[in-house]
Amino acid sequence: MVPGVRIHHRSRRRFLALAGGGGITAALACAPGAGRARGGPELVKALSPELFIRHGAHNAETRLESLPVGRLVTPIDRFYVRNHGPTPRLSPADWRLEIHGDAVERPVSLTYEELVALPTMTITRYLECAGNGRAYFPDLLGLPVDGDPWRDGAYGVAEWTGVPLSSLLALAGLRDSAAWVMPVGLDAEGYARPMPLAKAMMADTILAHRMNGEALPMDHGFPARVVVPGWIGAASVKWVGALEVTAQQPAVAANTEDYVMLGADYPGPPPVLTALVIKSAVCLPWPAVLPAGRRTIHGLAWSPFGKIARVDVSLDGGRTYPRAARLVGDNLPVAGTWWELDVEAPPGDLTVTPRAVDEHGHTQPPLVQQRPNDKGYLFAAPVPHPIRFV
Ligand SMILES: Nc1nc2c(c(=O)[nH]1)N[C@H]1C(S)=C(S)[C@@H](COP(=O)(O)O)O[C@H]1N2
Ligand SMILES: [Mo]
Repeated sequence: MVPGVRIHHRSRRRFLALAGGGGITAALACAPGAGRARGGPELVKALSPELFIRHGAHNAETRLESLPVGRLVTPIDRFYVRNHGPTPRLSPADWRLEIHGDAVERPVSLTYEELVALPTMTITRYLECAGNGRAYFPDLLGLPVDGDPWRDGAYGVAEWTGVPLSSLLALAGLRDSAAWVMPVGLDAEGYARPMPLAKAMMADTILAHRMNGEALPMDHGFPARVVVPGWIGAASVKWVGALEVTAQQPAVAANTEDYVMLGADYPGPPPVLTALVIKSAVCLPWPAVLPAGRRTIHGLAWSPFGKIARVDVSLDGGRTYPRAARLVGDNLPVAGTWWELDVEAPPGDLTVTPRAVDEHGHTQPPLVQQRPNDKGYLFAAPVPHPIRFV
């Protein structure tokens, strides 16, 4: 069995529960209107300042210090939101999934009931925005970059339940020419981003319609979103209305202007971003203030390639990493783990710098090796988290 993956077969009871009651009604209860009073007009869920740092009207990063220590799955009420525009309020009654394009045998159109009746699988996987850590380009390297100054909170782990993309594509039948699959969003922007067929066919690339056991929340892509594990969040298109299967790679904003590496370090054709990078974070406010004495520092670490093997910690700003943190709770591939470290801290300033290593030996590059790019994507270096002990 692959850790973090459960396969389900069609359960009539669950399908009826979804179609008849719980799932859809619960999701609709927070449809037009209901969410607006709490979350403002752009987003549906409440974004209390204790749980989130807002970046503009429709983006919010999780305050990692608000997460329950040791519980890897991020509660929905604190899962980060990254939208290119307002959350669309879609009704499952009108929704269709169109599977079409020049490389399918026969176009297919599915209703919501038809989608949720298909056999599902549940995967525990993280999503992270390509711009997570962008604030550290100016903060740690003095480099100005374009975009919202996320620290570490554009990261979240969920239990996603849905239908493998490979099963959906099989319904339409692939022609020999099929090479690209582009999920297309139904938001006003029509946000879309293609992936190579090989990534779409991977066992854990799914069209999710449930998150942490609930119908997918509006802000996270209701009725259905793609989850493309290990890849930048921008690949995991929300509010999916179509899967376009083509022989040629479609050119859209998300693979030409955004989510490509631009800047002096990338003189040729801009590399299109795919996989994320291994990261770690201290789950404390920035900067943190703690009582002096013996304290346990908690954090998270995650890798797009597998499980975390080790988290080493520096207390001298990243020169030496003499301390190994204890890993706490679930440690799941392409999801992450909690870690903790005891420190004996006198009054004064200290930085705690974690550095993750995964089961395949990937690790975080030293700050001096961090390559810059104009849009501040894929910050990878260990981050010295400032703590004042009083
Ligand atoms: N349709 C659509 N899908 C989208 C986006 C969007 O704006 N529209 N944002 C993308 C980006 S950049 C990220 S990081 C993730 C964020 O997913 P979340 O809001 O569920 O955390 O969704 C991706 N999918
Ligand atoms: Mo993103």
